Amino acid sequence: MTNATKPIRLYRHVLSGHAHRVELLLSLLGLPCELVAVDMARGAHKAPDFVAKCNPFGQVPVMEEGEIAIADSNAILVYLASRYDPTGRWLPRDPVEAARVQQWLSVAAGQLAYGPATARLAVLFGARVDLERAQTISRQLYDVLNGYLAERRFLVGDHPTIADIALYSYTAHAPEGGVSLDPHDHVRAWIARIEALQGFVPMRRSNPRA
Ligand SMILES: N[C@@H](CCC(=O)N[C@@H](CS)C(=O)NCC(=O)O)C(=O)O
Repeated sequence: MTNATKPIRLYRHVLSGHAHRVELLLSLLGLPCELVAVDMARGAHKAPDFVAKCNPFGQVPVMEEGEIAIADSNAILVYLASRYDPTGRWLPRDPVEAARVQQWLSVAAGQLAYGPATARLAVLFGARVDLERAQTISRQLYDVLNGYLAERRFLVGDHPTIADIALYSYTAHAPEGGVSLDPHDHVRAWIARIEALQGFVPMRRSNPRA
């Protein structure tokens, strides 16, 4: 791996799956970083200086490396893999494999965000969203994913890519939004494969009833 020349700073919230996917890739790549807690309860993510970090929607995570600031978890995954993985394993350069990775990044920004991530927001944080709809989207997503993973170890090719990292955090924590993974044995086996990777770091578990 190429060593980072400037310190990497990750602005995050400890319960954000979007932020966790970045923290996870940093750890898998062996890149040290400074984790900066963003006080979302006090609206720090909407503060002008935070929005000014190329972060027009005022969201976490944001990554900073010297003069470079990148918002959006999937964009950060692309940056880190392109910059720090010279082998191209995490973000393949082959056009077909690169397209397949992008296909799953779109799922992470689509069904995963509107399904399990939204359900978790409702259950854990009391967000006023349509929980039933989010849980339905989640079940549809995991029915598809379970079938897809029945014949594969990872989402693209035979080794993990940023596609797996983008899908992992909210999937592993889907039960926190009342989405059971019990019927999806291939999804659970895939989660276990990610968690067995050298350098894996977990996201803090939350108990909705605590
Ligand atoms: N597309 C963004 C979504 C990030 C996101 O939704 N972050 C949430 C926390 S998990 C957030 O900042 N919510 C506050 C808001 O949207 O105002 C990404 O992938 O990073």
